[in-house]
Amino acid sequence: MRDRMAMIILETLEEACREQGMEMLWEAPVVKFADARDAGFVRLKELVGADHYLPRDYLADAASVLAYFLPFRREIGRGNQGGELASAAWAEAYLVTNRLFPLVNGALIRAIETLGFSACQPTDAGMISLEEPSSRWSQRHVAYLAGHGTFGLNNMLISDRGCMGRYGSIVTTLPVDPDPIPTEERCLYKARGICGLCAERCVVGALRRDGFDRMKCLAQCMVNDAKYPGADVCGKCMVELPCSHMMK
Ligand code: B12
Repeated sequence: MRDRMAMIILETLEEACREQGMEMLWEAPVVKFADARDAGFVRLKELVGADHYLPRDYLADAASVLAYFLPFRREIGRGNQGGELASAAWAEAYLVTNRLFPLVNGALIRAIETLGFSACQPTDAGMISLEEPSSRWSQRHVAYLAGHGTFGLNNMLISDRGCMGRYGSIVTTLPVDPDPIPTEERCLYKARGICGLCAERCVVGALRRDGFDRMKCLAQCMVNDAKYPGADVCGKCMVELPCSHMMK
């Protein structure tokens, strides 16, 4: 099931790139499942925000949440290393991936409906506001509950393929055994107190070993947004690091 869904994601991305004359920006996707009734989803109301959605808010008889990771090609990260501002390719990868999420989710939903079950794309999952840089459907925390990986010092979820990429998800009535949540820390700083490169790479000191200032980070992302309209990105804290690319 996971491989089949991963193939559908890859084929959808390849077809979109062919049709739009774009090059593929992603490595092979990773698909994992969470149990939609996992108490962890209720806990997200504490960890993320009191109005964080539960899977059943989207689908009354939700049984599982399919969470997927789209790893970016290494050269996109290499090109974004160094310098104050994000690279044009990094901003483009963000914009293109966000534009293709509905296409990918649509293909997954149709495939699940063909199997006789239903599925939907979580709505109202974007950034709440510039004053409240959080969400009501945190793709990382949902992916964490689906067993994708562990959080780095850089707040990124480190998947089997590393953290350099983007997460998406759909809620389904598909009865699938959930993937186990990894217990071994994948962040070298959290595991062994070494590395911490992400904090050194942060160009505005928003990310430090002793904490994260999300408003300072947001401000730098908006500096890039001014240069690349619609791309509130930076990414210096997730490229060309030991956690950027992994092969678990
Ligand atoms: C709001 C937002 C922002 C804000 C706030 C970032 C933040 N860390 O919350 C700003 C504008 C600053 C931002 C910046 C960036 N973002 Co942003 N952002 C989002 C958005 C829309 C919502 C995030 C959210 O809900 N945060 C809620 C708070 C609570 O999260 P948090 O504080 O990090 O959570 C911590 C605690 O929960 C803590 N924790 C404490 N106790 C416990 C206990 C348990 C059990 C657990 C699980 C966790 C936990 O661990 C978490 C990590 O430290 C998501 C998309 C989505 N809908 O999910 C993308 C998202 C998080 N962003 C992403 C990215 C890539 C970035 C940037 C690199 C910019 C870029 N694209 O170039 C930077 C990196 C900033 C950073 N180092 O944190 C990706 C992350 C992918 C990944 N590999 O993990 C996401 C998931 C988008 C996507 N669809 O892939 N972003």
